Amino acid sequence: RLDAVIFDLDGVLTDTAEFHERGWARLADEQGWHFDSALADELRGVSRMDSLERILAENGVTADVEQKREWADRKNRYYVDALDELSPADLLPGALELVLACKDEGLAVAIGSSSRNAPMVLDRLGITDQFAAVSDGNAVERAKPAPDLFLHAADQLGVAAERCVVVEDAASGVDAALAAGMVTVGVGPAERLGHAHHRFDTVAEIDLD
Ligand code: B16
Ligand code: MG
Repeated sequence: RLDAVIFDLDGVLTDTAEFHERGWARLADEQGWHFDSALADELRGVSRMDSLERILAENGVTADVEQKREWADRKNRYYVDALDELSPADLLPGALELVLACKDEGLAVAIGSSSRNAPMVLDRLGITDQFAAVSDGNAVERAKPAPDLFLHAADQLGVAAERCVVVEDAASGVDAALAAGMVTVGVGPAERLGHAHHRFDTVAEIDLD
């Protein structure tokens, strides 16, 4: 018997992945770095700094901490500016319905997102009040694939890890949930999420049973 559902945010409830990709692409363009959609896909669920490190490694660029901070801040400004466009209309089809169905079943619901901007995204989507707990990039030190984010969410809900199910679109997110000892539901292609316990192509197709 499961007691709680922890939802990833970007890529599960809304598709801000596109905004992240545009932010990194603009920074890369300004710096003369290579960046493409395949690399953007690998950055799903990966924290801001870890994402920058991967882009730098891909381009053979080294820099000091201060310079890296400036690049990460600049990408974040582009991302936050893009969030101005976000509204409840940007909830993915079936996403809110699934959250409500879980609550109807008596399951506790929480957010487990790597993003430090999660509170703003939830606010723009108009769904902040739906969740009993929000565990995001501000709450823990170690990002996905470490289990910390999801364990922190379970802790806030007062539910044991093995009684939680995590819904994730990122390979690193499924890794994190498995490391936490939780049941995993992947949303997206088998090539990316083949290691999840259950997998659906889209959130709308998730069958609560
Ligand atoms: P920020 P999730 C993740 O959110 C995104 O998928 C990932 O692309 C992003 O780099 C990360 O959040 C950090 O976001 O720069 O806003 O702190 O999928 O875990 O909800
Ligand atoms: Mg995600």
